Amino acid sequence: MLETLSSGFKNARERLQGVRELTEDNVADALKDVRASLLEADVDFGVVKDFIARVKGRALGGKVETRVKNAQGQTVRITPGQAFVKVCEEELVELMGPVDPSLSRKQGATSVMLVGLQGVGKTTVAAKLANHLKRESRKVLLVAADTQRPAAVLQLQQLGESIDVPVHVGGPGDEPPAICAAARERVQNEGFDAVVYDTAGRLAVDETLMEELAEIAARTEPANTLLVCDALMGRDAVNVAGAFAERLSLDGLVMTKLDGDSRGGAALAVKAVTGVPIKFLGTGETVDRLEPFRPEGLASRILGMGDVVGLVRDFEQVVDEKKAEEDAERLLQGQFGMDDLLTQLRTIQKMGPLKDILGKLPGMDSVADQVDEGEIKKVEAMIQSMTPGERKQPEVIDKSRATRIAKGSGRNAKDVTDLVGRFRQMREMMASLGGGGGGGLMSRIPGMNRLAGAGMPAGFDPSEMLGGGGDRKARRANAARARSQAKKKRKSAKNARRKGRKK
Ligand SMILES: Nc1nc2c(ncn2[C@@H]2O[C@H](COP(=O)(O)OP(=O)(O)OP(=O)(O)O)[C@@H](O)[C@H]2O)c(=O)[nH]1
Ligand SMILES: [Mg+2]
Repeated sequence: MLETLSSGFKNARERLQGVRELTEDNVADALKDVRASLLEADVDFGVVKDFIARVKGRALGGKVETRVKNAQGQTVRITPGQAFVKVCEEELVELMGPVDPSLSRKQGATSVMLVGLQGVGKTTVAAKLANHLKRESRKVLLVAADTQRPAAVLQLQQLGESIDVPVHVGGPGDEPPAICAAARERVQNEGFDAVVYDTAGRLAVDETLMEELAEIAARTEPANTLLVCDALMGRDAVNVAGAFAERLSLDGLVMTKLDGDSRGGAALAVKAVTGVPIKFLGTGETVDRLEPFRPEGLASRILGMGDVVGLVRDFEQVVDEKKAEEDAERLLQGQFGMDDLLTQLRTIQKMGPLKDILGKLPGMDSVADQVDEGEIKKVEAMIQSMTPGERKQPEVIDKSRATRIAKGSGRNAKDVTDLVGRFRQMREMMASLGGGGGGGLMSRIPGMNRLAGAGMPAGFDPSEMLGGGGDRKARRANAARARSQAKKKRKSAKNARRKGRKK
């Protein structure tokens, strides 16, 4: 997702690494990379030109802040390269924002009418929004107002069933405006407080489509009219948004299929060109893949700094905080069983595909492409084949037990002993990290302290999270250093235990 955009900023950042000041020359070089990737990602030409000019003006304007306050309120110096990234970040946010992703209410109900061309994801978004509203304990009605495509009604009914939301359908021969008007009455009579109208799409913006939509809008008076565009439309999204905005009063845009397209440049330009803000992003086919749009989050993802705020929000949705703290406490005391591991794995899975989660972590986007979702399933199956006693104390798993577990989970015995080995290593490491008193685990992970503050500190350099400069070599060296330190720690923990036994 958005790889094309990210690559330009990444190159720019690497170019500026180590420079002592921002000059005409090095800024021009860096901006060349940025410009090329913006254009390749299908960002509108005029928007690119403006953006580059603004960043250039600020980067060379002599006003670049090289002293910024970090999350702890201390003033720290940042490098010219970091200052450049900070200017880019602020300008990206400016370009896409400000955004209010909340949906308005009218006459007591949150009503949403979805419009857009064929196949962009309207029906999917209708279900996603209904699901989103339902999670906020709202009583939602979905309305099938697409009589164009024979299977459209059935599609919405199936989606509605999967999220347990009723779907209003018209009788034979009913026209979409009449169906929607009847649904509006039903909302009032039956005490619904949210309604989502799913309308038909056409291959191109045509007069019949526009008239039908205008009539539906007139008869339902939706509090929110949202245009759905997909990332694959590229620059066309901007033209389409313009055409719809001429006939309907659009409150916002939903950009779908950001997971399927590496360019996604329309997400950057559409607000600047049409004035219509993006309100939601669709990042997958399933009903839970909807994100309220935050320009800051997208900007940091584009700049390769991840989206920690978004990640925390995903996390909060699926995690019981008090339990998580208790778990962490036990984990750090080394009292951690296979059941806990299973719980953790399931929590992670609830947050969505592993690839997406890693993509939101600073500097992890390249790792995200390599993860094997199947691996989690295998581990789950093996843990499930263990007895409660084995889960609590995996040490008891000997060869014959491993063989039994392997049989039960369709793996081989070595997979099981490997898992147990890795698990014990992890537990030991956690115990040695947590045992030292003061601060605990989190404060010892480089950069975590700073992330714990209010959002990302200004001038935050994601490569610091990995312990060093942006280049791969340095990162590898750092990783090796970290591994050897961890090994030392494990060794000293082992020695300490041995001493303890001797006593
Ligand atoms: N990868 C991905 N696929 C999506 C997303 N949103 C929708 N889709 C897929 O896109 C296809 C079309 O989605 P629909 O919701 O039927 O689109 P529509 O706009 O209602 O289509 P019409 O009613 O025919 O105009 C389906 O296969 C969806 O699963 C998304 O965010 N990511
Ligand atoms: Mg549809």
